[in-house]
Amino acid sequence: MSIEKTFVAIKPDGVQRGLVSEVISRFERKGLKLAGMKLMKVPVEMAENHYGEHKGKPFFEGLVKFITSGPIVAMVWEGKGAIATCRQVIGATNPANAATGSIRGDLALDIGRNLVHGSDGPESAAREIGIFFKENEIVSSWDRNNDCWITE
Ligand code: IDP
Ligand code: MG
Repeated sequence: MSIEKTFVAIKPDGVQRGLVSEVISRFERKGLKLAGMKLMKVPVEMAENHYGEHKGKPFFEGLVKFITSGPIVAMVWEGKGAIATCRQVIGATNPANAATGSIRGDLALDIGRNLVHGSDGPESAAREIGIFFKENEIVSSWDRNNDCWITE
């Protein structure tokens, strides 16, 4: 499995509920490496672009309104198989179906307030990182002194 980067965002509900540190710690403790992070308000056009695949669906307008309603924490996480691993740490889209132990399974109730976004594949990861981060805002593969205790 190769080293990947993935885009993760703590949505406005996570920031409003004071769950920023709780969410970040779950990715840190898993062994993933932080490669980018910023608090930001998402402009409407950026939200529509980010969620472009859902345009035309009944929840699209509400989703854009929600994601632009307050600050988010945009992040890039790096690691072996990071894309699928972050999706596992986050849990199923509907918190009602999300496994206990996942962020959505432990901390959320409603599909429209599911706390965290994570890219669903290599193409979307590259696309979404490009939407939210400039190249010079990403710190790739920095040396971490416990790397040898996390990957062989
Ligand atoms: P994902 O976030 O797990 O990748 P997607 O299917 O890509 O899930 O949907 C994007 C986001 O749109 C979800 O995280 C959720 O916030 C919202 N969403 C998806 N389906 C519904 C729905 O049926 N009602 C309300 N919101 C939804
Ligand atoms: Mg998705």
